[in-house]
Amino acid sequence: MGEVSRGARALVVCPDIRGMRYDLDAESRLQEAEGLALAIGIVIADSFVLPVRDVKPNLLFGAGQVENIRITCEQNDAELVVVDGALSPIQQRNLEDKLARKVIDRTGLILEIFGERAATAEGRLQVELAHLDYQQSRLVRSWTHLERQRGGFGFLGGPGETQIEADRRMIRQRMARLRKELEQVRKTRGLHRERRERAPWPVVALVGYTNAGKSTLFNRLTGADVMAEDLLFATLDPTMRAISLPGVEKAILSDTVGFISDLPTQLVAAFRATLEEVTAADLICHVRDISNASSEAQKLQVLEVLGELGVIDGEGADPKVPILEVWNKWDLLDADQAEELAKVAEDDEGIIALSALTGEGVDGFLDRVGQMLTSRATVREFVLPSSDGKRIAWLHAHGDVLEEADAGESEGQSLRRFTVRLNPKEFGQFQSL
Ligand SMILES: Nc1nc2c(ncn2[C@@H]2O[C@H](COP(=O)(O)OP(=O)(O)OP(=O)(O)O)[C@@H](O)[C@H]2O)c(=O)[nH]1
Ligand SMILES: [Mg+2]
Repeated sequence: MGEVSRGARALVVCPDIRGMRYDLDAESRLQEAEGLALAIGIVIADSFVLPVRDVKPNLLFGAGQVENIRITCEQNDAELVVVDGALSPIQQRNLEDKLARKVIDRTGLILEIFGERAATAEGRLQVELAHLDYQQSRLVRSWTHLERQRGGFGFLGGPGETQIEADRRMIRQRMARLRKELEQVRKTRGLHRERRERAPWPVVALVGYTNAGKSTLFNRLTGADVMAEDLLFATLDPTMRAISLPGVEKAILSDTVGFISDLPTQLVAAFRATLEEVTAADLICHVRDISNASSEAQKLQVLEVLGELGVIDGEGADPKVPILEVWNKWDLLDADQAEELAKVAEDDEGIIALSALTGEGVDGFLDRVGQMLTSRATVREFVLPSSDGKRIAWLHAHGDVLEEADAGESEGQSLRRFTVRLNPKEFGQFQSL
């Protein structure tokens, strides 16, 4: 890891390949690519979209375009070229040869960011695993890199098959070791989660596209000081804090890693486990930057990932976990936009508009979350021995006790009947007392 150094001057090139289906238009993609580069401290010397009519299998761009990139690099003193797309190992090597500079593609860039941000043991292991997986596919070119790491054997000459084989074996062994370590870490986390599941607090997960404002909202609601910045992938490891809500004494709010279009497959797999926590939530708040021109495309990306996680079954089907859409950055809308969108939001129970930055709308959001967590409550009856102080106290503390009456006697014990409103989660908790 760490192939890109902070402060490196780079050219950001966004290929626009004819006939390719993109989720975002070229300009938005270029903007996002710049955001990714900035997130790792790269200095953008210049950036542009480059239309590609026919993909050259060994170079991606046409020869003339490559020469133009080289000249632009020289003129701008750029030592690195970021290509916002997937490069095959061959394309990457040939481009590096022709440009006489380091070339990094979108996957490589995202891996770098994740490598820098991962803070927990699990996050670091996941990223290293993803990185090795990526490197493994790229051995044609990266043998020198590994050679240098191992130190000193380079003078024996070119890599040759055996060298690549040896490198492959080394990577495979390292990956196997990492997988074992990960399994261990996850086992421990599994225990934690189990413990939390038994804890009588509902979990609310904030999910959404990167930079949508999840951490800003999290900080506002919890008074925590999670890193919230105008940076893509500011958050990598999930964070949790307790909050209180109208009608819900205590809930756990969880901030999660942001999504992005074309997340490298290696990372989707790597972060699946972390995001699986989301599927165990009682409510998902899908935080959207409603002021962003690509907001709709970003929403579809997020829904796609939620689909992959199994939260959403298919179009039209009810999600396994209820989802509340949070239209954030309301303060950035102009009056016309705000008026138009307000109409849509007001008519839809599943949407709430707010500004995490100014706090406008946050109280309404809390009300809605409280409602959603308690809405599916139903009235149930329990008959308990009057000596069962623990469970009786629990019902009074957590449920809405509508009626309490004498219920006769059984085996010398006096019984009481309770008519209580409980939501399914509370009912489950009561059962397991
Ligand atoms: N104007 C405005 N800016 C906001 C609002 N909410 C968040 N921001 C800004 O948007 C940027 C991103 O916010 P974060 O909270 O870090 O976003 P995130 O969703 O946690 O991003 P990742 O962790 O990268 O996925 C920051 O510069 C925030 O100050 C808002 O309601 N209004
Ligand atoms: Mg964040």
